[in-house]
Amino acid sequence: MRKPFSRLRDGLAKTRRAITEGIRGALGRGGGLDGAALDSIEEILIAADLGVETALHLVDALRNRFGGNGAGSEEEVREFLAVEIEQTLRAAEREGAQGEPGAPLVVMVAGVNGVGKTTTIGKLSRIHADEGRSVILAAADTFRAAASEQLSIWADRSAAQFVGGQLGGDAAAVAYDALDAAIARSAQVLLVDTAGRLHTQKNLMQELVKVKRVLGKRLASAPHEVLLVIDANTGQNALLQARVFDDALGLTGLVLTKLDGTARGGIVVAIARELSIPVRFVGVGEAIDDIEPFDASAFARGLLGVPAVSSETT
Ligand SMILES: Nc1nc2c(ncn2[C@@H]2O[C@H](COP(=O)(O)OP(=O)(O)O)[C@@H](O)[C@H]2O)c(=O)[nH]1
Ligand SMILES: [Mg+2]
Repeated sequence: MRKPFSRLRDGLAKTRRAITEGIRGALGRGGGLDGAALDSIEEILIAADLGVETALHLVDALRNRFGGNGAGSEEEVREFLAVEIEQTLRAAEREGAQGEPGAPLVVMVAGVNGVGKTTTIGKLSRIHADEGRSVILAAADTFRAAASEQLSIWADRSAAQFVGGQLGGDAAAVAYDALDAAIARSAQVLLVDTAGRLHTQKNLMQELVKVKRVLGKRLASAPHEVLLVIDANTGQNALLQARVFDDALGLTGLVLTKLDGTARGGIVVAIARELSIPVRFVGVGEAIDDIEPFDASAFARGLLGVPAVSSETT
């Protein structure tokens, strides 16, 4: 059995190593947490993609807490930063959507090409199935030939039903038909996969807006969630992606994929701070169970390599 959050901790390994080794180096020059050490910590945080604004804020907070005169051990600095980062992440948190009683929960998934939308839908489908819900996957990515087939494979793996359309066909029509089917079959969850050409291409955004609107025509409260999938390796461009998609679609949450294999997992903190959009899940590999619900405390502590606090029962 997998331990809760151990996958997250594994996924953060590279980012954690970069940050903790950097802090050790900064403090190991003999001056403790002096001005030079603070400068170097700022650089380390920026390199881990927490963003310039966040890095400046954190270093100011460190200076205020420890006085900038050399005080502050490595453990104290790590613990302090973990608590600060957790607060930043918590400030962006929001309740997940519940959907409407007696109707399917409709989740639309967007993002640029290759970030992991289809894979994430497969993983989410499995989570819902494991919790006993009936799921339908909608292949509203009609742009790429392989997209529909790829999603139908994930449907098989996660014991979900599948609704697809014609290659090059109307994505919104697929979404509408899928929601119609979900209502007719009393499915509990509908996950809608979408295309991901460049977000700067206006017609993609128009297509996505139409998908969203058409879902609302079939079920007024739908979609209940609009998730943007972001590749953790994207760097600061992820902020731009999030802004563009949020402006067009009104995002309810983010999924950060490929956290395994990146040393730049700090992008989550930058997005939470600058956009106030909550992270819902993180992807930590290519397999069906390589996903974790996002936990601000576990993430912040995993990032700084401080022991996790045992989670309260909620
Ligand atoms: N290492 C890793 N690979 C991932 C993760 N999520 C997706 N991928 C891979 O990223 C590639 C693109 O994924 P796909 O779901 O097709 O992206 P889409 O174009 O957004 O639908 C595939 O090779 C996936 O296996 C993740 O969390 N970790
Ligand atoms: Mg896809």
